[in-house]
Amino acid sequence: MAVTLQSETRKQLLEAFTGAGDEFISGQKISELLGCTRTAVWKHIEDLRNEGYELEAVRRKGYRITKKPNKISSNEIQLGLQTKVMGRNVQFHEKVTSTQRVAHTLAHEGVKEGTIVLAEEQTEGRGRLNRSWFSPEGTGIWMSLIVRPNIPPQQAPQLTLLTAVAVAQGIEELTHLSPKIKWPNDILVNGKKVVGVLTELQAEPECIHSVIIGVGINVNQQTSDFPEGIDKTATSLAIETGNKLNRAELIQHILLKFEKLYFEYLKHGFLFVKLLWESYAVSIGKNIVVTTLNETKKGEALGITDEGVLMMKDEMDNIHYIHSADISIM
Ligand code: BT5
Repeated sequence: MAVTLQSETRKQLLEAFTGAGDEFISGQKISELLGCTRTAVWKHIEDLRNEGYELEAVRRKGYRITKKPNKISSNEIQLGLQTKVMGRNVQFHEKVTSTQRVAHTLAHEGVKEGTIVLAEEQTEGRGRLNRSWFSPEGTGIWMSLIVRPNIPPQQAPQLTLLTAVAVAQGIEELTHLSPKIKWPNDILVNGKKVVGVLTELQAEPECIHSVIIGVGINVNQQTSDFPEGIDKTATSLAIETGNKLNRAELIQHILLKFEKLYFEYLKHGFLFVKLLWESYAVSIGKNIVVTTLNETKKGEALGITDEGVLMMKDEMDNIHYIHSADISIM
């Protein structure tokens, strides 16, 4: 109970500071707002400082926040979040094996649509086909989003493409980089991977219970942070822009983009997502190598079907429909 009260007070205080912008708020006003003594206000301010907030205190004026910590805690996500559903429920962890794993359990327990699981660090972050996803502490966005769309399970891969568009739009809005999407789930900046998307289902043959969309974004890593094996192929937004980014702000932008696209998609279908996706696609019209579990094929990437399946034309002019694979561009 004490913990709930404490975090509610913290939220009120942060909301007041956010609402005030650059203006000072007097200690008197804060104590009225929170219904506590001036000594308790001072204690709350100290707690904020300990969490990494920088506050300026001026006699007879009061306090204002001059710098927020680069944290992705629940409060940081919720303050200023403009969505109705996505990210309205945040489960934040300092360290987990994989946010996907936590989200699967929550989805199974029936949490609200739009719930997100976030972690500062994953010890067993995963990609497709049980490949591992490098998720060091404090520098990236490791997030799993739970949705419950009323669509047939075969259409779920469309959500991977929709998510990639939402993430690309969010990055574009905040950084002025030009992210590109490599089918099906990579976002590249200047040819290197900055984002991976992993879509997993809890479903029966005819019906989806939940879709768990995992998004991994390299945000503030430096080149030397990447381990051997991905150091030549991976990059981060900080490397590409030359600036550190506020991860909570990026998450808010992505959730808003996702929410808009997702509800449009449920109403009107995949076509408009397909057009948007194509505008970011890096492989269309290029010669590619497609690697599936059993074989490797070469050909020209023609585009995606209305269902999100990749079409490739081989040297004999045969068209192949690729549902799941890795591709590389020649
Ligand atoms: C992906 O798989 O790209 C999907 C990654 C999804 C990660 C998120 S983080 C939150 C959520 N929780 C999880 O446990 N997972 C999701 P795939 O296309 O299979 O790519 C995996 C390959 O990308 C690896 O085999 C490496 O070569 C490379 N890789 C690993 N970590 C990377 C990183 N941080 N940045 C760039 N490339 C990486």
